[in-house]
Amino acid sequence: MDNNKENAYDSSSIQVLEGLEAVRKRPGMYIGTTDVKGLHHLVWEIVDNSIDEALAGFCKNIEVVINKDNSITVKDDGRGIPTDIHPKTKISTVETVYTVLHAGGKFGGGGYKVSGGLHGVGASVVNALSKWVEVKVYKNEKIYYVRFENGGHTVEPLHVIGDCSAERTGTTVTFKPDPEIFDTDIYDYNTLMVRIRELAFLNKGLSITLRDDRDLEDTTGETFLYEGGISEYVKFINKEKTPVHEEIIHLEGEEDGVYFEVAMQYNTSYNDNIYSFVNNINTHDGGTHEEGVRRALTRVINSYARKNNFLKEKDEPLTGDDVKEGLTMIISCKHPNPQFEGQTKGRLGNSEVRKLADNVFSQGFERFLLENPDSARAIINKSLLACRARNAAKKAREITRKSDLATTNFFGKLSDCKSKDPKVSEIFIVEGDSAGGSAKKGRDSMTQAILPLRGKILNVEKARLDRALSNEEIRTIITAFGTGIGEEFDLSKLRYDKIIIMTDADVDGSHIRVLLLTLFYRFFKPIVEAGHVYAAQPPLFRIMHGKTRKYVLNEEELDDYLKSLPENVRSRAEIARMKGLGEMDAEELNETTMDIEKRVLRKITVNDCVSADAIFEKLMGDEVEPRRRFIEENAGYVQNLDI
Ligand code: 1YM
Repeated sequence: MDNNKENAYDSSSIQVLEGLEAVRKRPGMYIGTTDVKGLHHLVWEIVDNSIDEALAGFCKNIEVVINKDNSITVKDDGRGIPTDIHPKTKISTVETVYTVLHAGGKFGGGGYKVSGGLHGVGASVVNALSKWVEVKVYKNEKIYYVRFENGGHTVEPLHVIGDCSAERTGTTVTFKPDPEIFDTDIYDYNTLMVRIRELAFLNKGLSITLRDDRDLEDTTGETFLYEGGISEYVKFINKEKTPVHEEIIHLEGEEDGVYFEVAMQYNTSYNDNIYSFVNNINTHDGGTHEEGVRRALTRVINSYARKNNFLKEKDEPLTGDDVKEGLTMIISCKHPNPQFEGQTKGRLGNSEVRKLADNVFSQGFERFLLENPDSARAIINKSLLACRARNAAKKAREITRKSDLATTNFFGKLSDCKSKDPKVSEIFIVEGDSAGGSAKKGRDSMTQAILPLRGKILNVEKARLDRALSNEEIRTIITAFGTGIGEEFDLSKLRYDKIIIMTDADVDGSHIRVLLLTLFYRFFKPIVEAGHVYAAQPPLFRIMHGKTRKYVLNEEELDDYLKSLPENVRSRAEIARMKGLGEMDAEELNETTMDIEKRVLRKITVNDCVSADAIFEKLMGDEVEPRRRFIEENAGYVQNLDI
């Protein structure tokens, strides 16, 4: 009898280790990547378990600590992972959760859970990819402890290490990612902070603290706790903006265990910030919850506008685009059985949610408009202006289409590449005519097109599409891209794989670069999202010795290079600071900045739309001083511009 038990234990423990070994062999299958993103992913797997416990109503406080050795501690005050012996594995449930792949889901117990992750499933993946893991469970007036090493081998099975009070319950997990698995082992405070703040906004009343013990001055950490939940998220996003109406509209409802809520406020800008979530996961491709709200928003605004004579009988209805101008909105749905669809699983598919979202939103919003006639008027007028601008832009586009090729000397400006294959083609947008001239001579004319900018481009943060279209430089860019703009934008028509901004490394250059990025971010966001936009990095120094010419990007590289030279060579090297692109001849420009083999490009990504938007606000808003300071501080490269 005993013997059999032992055999069963042995064979199941072998299976367990085989399971974890599979995770180590193909970590990408479980956490996506093993770069810095994957490293941070481990934290979310553990935090998700605490959040699940909070959603189940048992946990109020979560604490995340980056320890001195870049290990991570996550602590919660939930019920504590069960410590009893699991009937199937014959080991403690907590050890099972941490060593059996997919255990969390199976052992989750009766009833459904509204779960963001896979409820406990991630714990074993984190264990598999860690150098060591320690779990402490506070439960039944006892402190239990278990330790794993080298990818999930139990080195200390669960045992009691002390007593605690009856009130004290919870789980504390510390793990150290395995440096053999990950490209980097250094945690980024800001990355953790941004997501933790978001989780706190999305789960009202839940307190999450983040502390960095690598930083000697950080003794208390930052605590994120929002009693107002997503209303406070909207307020946060609109912080630097001018609201169109005072109150933040917050609506919620529940049906058959599906919980839905939305918070919104219009501001005077021309762009929208609409973010939707399901079980705390960002649904960047929308889905039924978003569709329900958008449909209801358009319908309710149109019906209010008609009833109250903002729209006359002959007027066309406002479109979805009109009613979302200047709208900041957070949509959050908690669903026991979400169906995520699409290639990146970023879309909610459950059809019943469309109706719930529509009902909750239309009833609540209609009531808001009736009870707040001043706010209602301001909102309707904002949409009406957007509608007029859209119609003006349509006319402007038609004129642009007819005239551009012939009258504005478009082909005189663009030196196009010979290839018509977008996959190999790239376009350099260059500051000024003289740099444009060198670039034209230094390019590979087969694949590289050059577009020199002569005038300043318009600051589109402060302009609607119709005004943007009146700017000649912007029209030229649109024509060159081939995608169209606004309602008719079509990414598949993009004529170049890479759009490379090539500006000087000075304040003027930074300014032009930011104006261009603003243009792309506002009107060509899918191009940025698809990773087509780059910043060229012209060198800052040229070092010559003997027949050797060496270019370096910054002072740090200059120091390193000089140190690498023998003393007698170093003393004779006559170092030149490169003043600007225009100063380089064609050959130099090609060698340092354009040649596909030698150049260094920086990819521009839309990493964190919320903070990117805040940066643009700072850069492009009405206040001059913060903008000037930011541009000067970042005059080097777009490095710190997290877009
Ligand atoms: C710092 C990480 O894992 N907290 C946590 C996890 C669980 C529970 C409580 C829990 C769940 C249940 C019952 C239940 C988990 N339990 C399991 C499993 N924090 C952290 N806090 N009692 C406690 O789901 O019924 C998986 S996760 F499977 F064992 F129940």
